[in-house]
Amino acid sequence: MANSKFEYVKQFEQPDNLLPNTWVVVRVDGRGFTKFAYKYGFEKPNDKRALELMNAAARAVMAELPDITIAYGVSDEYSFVFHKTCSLFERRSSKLVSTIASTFTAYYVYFWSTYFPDTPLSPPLPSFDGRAVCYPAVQNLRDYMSWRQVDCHINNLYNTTFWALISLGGMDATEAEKTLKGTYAADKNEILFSRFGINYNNESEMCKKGSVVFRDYELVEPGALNITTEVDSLPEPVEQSKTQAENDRKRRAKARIVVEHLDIIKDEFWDQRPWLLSNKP
Ligand code: DGT
Ligand code: MG
Ligand code: MG
Ligand code: MG
Ligand code: MG
Repeated sequence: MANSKFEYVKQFEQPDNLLPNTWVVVRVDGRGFTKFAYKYGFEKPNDKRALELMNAAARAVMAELPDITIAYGVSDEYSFVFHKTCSLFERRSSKLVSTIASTFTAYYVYFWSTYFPDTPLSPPLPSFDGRAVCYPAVQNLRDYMSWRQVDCHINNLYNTTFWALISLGGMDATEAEKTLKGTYAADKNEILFSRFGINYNNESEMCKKGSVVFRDYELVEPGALNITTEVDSLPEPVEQSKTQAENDRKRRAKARIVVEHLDIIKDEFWDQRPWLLSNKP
């Protein structure tokens, strides 16, 4: 297209490429979901339909974006991890964030009727905000994931006890809040067990641990991977070769995407799936 006198406006666009060679986490979070949950009568403290809908949307996002390595979801949020060698959209933050947030929102709406067949959506429709953060070392990324899962555990234990005091113990919200003020995890476990006969360990794994979404290669290509897990101190290329990246992308696109409710804080999860953090994404 010929230059026009208007074209100078392009100079106002600011670059927003994310730092190279860092793990990019894009987290989306439901806008005003306190109200949204109330409007659609989400069960308290956890609505399985709502959580499974989140998982379905996350799975679809991962299927559309093979560059995503792993995702973790809890409540109305989902974190998507891009491998540090990822070069999608030239790592432009606004492109990555807006694509994830809009794709996630689109699938959330698309799958709504599957999980809530009796309650059609009506405006204001659900939407998700998003942000991107770069983590330079695998340890930072692991700590980020651990942070979200610990948050899930703390909130779920609190909410489970809070709603037990109300729905089974006949308290109002103020009384329940007062009862739980200053209590530790052990106290909440004790309240659940001694007052209501609930063993927190037996609660649903999805509610206690949140949901992890990742590609399960072992079942797709047994023995096909020869992986070295990253050692932070080793020098390595910032970007892979074009063909290598394209082959990896194709392989990822073919893999089975699974949703599990596992401990991602301990080493075991990562040790058993070395491809997640490897140099061969
Ligand atoms: P925001 O994110 O600043 O726009 O505001 P909210 O209202 O989305 O707040 P946020 O994201 O901090 O907290 C999530 C809210 O969603 C929280 O009030 C509980 C609600 N929520 C999420 N999952 C469930 C569920 O399964 N059942 C029920 N009853 N509520 C849920
Ligand atoms: Mg928020
Ligand atoms: Mg929210
Ligand atoms: Mg939230
Ligand atoms: Mg365009």
